[in-house]
Amino acid sequence: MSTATQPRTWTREQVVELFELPFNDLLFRAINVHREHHDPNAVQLSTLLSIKTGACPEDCAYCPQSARYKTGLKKEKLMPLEQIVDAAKRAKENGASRFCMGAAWRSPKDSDIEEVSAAVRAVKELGLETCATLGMLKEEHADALKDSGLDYYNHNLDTSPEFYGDIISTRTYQDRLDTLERVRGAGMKVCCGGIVGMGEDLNDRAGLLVTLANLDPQPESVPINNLVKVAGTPLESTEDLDPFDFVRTIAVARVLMPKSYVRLSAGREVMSDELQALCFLAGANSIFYGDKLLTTGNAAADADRELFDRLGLTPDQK
Ligand code: SAM
Ligand code: DTB
Ligand code: SF4
Repeated sequence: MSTATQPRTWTREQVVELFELPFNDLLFRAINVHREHHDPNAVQLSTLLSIKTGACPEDCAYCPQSARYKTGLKKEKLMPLEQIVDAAKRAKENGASRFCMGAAWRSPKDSDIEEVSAAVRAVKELGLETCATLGMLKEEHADALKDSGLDYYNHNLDTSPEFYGDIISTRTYQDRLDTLERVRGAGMKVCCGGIVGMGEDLNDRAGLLVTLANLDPQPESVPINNLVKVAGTPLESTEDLDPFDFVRTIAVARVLMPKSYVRLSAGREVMSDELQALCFLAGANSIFYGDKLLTTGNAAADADRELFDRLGLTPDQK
């Protein structure tokens, strides 16, 4: 069964303790949990497509698509169905099992939901799992997306409740939790994670993961993004996170959410092969695959295939 169950409730203190374990002890725990629940050599591949780019009214400090920051991004209207389907076909040919459509909206309009639903139907017909990330959802929008065949909805908590206000002012943490509840209510699987390397501290990383782990049921998919620093955004000059703290975040996510797919998400383009290998060892078992994320670059698909060969990893078809 792919649906994660609720194994236990975690406290922030327990999660901080996990983060503070010696690196090798934490990895040992994470590796054991990973092997108990997953094939340690299989990695799920999701391909992203930005179906509506830029001009977003929100003020997320990390985001190149916010209309408030001068990032030089060319804004684009909702992509025609045919172009979305072409991109999905290419993703499937390249070996992805899931296709994730992202839109720079605060929340979609009725007409947006109609168009996206048609795209979801068409992508699903190709035999791909479908995922969308469109901002905050109303109940009827969540229901409509579910009816169109949407398997996953991505909506991130991004960081801890306390640090959140430093990053976004145009929607609350509770708004995000409410959307996640509507996604669940409609019967879709939840893809929910966050971003590290935004200047938060260990306590914030613990706060993000404990909130995710105590969702009931836990999210099936947990993207852990390392901030992609985009010129023009308020976070463009944020200090780099120690790469070992990134690995620790993956390992703690794996321990807290044993059955979830933990995705090594944004930020791979600037990670070494060795760092990525450590992330897979620590329990990451999903990646964004394809040369582009939404608007920024991703690790090249060729390089990923080579890395998988060198590590004996295989794409997971689930
Ligand atoms: N507009 C919708 C929303 O915010 O819900 C959907 C698209 S939004 C780009 C999806 C997620 O991408 C954000 O929640 C954030 O976690 C991630 N993201 C955006 N910009 C990023 C960056 N520069 N580095 C890492 N992750 C980023
Ligand atoms: C997620 O957690 N990360 C993805 C996806 N969900 C939508 C997006 C990463 C975006 C990175 C910046 C960009 O390419 O615009
Ligand atoms: Fe808009 Fe989403 Fe970017 Fe926030 S993360 S500015 S809501 S596109």
